[in-house]
Amino acid sequence: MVSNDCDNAPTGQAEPTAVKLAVAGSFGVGKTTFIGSVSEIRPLSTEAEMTRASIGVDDLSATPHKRTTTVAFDYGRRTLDTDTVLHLFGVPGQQRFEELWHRLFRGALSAVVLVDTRRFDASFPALDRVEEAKMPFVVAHNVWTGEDARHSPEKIRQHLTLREQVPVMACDARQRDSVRQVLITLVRYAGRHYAARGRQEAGRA
Ligand SMILES: Nc1nc2c(ncn2[C@@H]2O[C@H](COP(=O)(O)OP(=O)(O)OP(=O)(O)O)[C@@H](O)[C@H]2O)c(=O)[nH]1
Ligand SMILES: [Mg+2]
Repeated sequence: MVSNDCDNAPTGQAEPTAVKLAVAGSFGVGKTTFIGSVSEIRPLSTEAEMTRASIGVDDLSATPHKRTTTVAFDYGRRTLDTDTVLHLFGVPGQQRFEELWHRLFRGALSAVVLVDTRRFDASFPALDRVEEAKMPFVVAHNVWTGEDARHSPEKIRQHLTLREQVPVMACDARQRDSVRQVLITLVRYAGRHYAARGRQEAGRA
């Protein structure tokens, strides 16, 4: 059972269960920030300076001060509860790296899709790829501006045409506690998802 406390390092003799999770979302939505906020180790990041070549290609309208972008992946680790260690893999946001997403999704139990409510359309490629990977996922929408308060989870669900059971929640990727709540929701949701699937399969056997 997952508790609300993620700060307990493993203490028992048994090896903790390792769980791979993917952090997806459009360019500049906060994936690297999300992993950096919660990782208990110094996150591995593959940031590169953005050059003039990105002008007109990458949409910087929502993040005009952004200077770097992820060119391979982010990796961070977080101990959740006493017996579960989350390995977080953040995908690169630029569309030209999409091929890498399939590799990063391989073996992932579930995913967080970060969504910027100022740019809903930009979220569809990430949502499509995660759905294709047949992973349970949660949607975490940013709280960058007061404007975001206008978007109820129900409105976000409608905008993104999400199924009713997909959890939708607000997240400030800079805040460890906020990110931690998203991860707890994700692991619980994934647990329910796989348990229901297991019961269905057992019923068919
Ligand atoms: N206000 C606010 N700023 C955020 C939030 N998340 C990220 N930022 C800022 O947005 C900028 C972009 O964040 P990144 O974490 O680099 O975004 P990314 O999704 O990893 O970007 P790519 O890898 O280039 O796709 C940074 O300057 C962050 O500080 C948030 O929840 N609130
Ligand atoms: Mg990044």
